Amino acid sequence: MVFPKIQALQKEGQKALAVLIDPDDTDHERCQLLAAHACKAGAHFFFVGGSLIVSDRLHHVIEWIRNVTTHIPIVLFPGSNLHIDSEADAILFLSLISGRNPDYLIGQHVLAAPILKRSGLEVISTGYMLIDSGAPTTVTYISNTTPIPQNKGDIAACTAMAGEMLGMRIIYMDAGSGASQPISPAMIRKVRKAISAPLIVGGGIRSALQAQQAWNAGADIVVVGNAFEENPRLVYDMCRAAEYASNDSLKKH
Ligand code: 1GP
Repeated sequence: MVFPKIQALQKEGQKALAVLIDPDDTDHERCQLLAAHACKAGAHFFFVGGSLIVSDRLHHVIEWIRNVTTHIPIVLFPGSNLHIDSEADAILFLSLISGRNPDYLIGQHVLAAPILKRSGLEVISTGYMLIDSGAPTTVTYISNTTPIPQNKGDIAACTAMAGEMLGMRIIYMDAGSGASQPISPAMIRKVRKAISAPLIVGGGIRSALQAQQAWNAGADIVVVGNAFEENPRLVYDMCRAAEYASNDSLKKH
């Protein structure tokens, strides 16, 4: 089960890395190469998905990863109710709580519910918050929502609190794939203080230093996609940074 693993990591102060693979931005060879490096480096999760999937590779990507490793959980990170595949281990059932578009708050979920029920997938209810990164991203366009401004930490904190109070088990703060700036450590810190649920942070993280800053500010899981597409070997630096951040977090406890 994936959620108990996330909870256990959080409890132990172990910082985790999720490698995001967008089916549209990979192929068989590149996917297996990244999966092999991620496995060797000690990455904790694969997230598979994207706001818009044009190709028919969702299922293939899961198979390609499974051919390389069966140890690292594969978690769907869906952009819509069409992005469901029962071969994954779990799905982040994202409700876009930073936005006010009912379709992404509950509409897609109603359509997905019976399919998920039949699939046997582990469903992890997740409060998904988009944070403004300065430029429009695919996800803000597709979801037709306004992201939370970077300097409005209180809005982010209250939104995360509300999500947790509504029973969401994870909060995911995302600057959007390929964001020019990652979410600031100050904003991550604000949200971290406001909730006790596991916190995922992603979007625009391109270096081990940026990942470490996010972990040190309170992220439990850092998600990286684009940077690994460009340089799969970066996963080794990021995994080392996760270990450093875990050690820092253990010292603080
Ligand atoms: C996007 O959080 C993810 O939803 C990862 O973003 O591709 O910019 O790393 P990047």
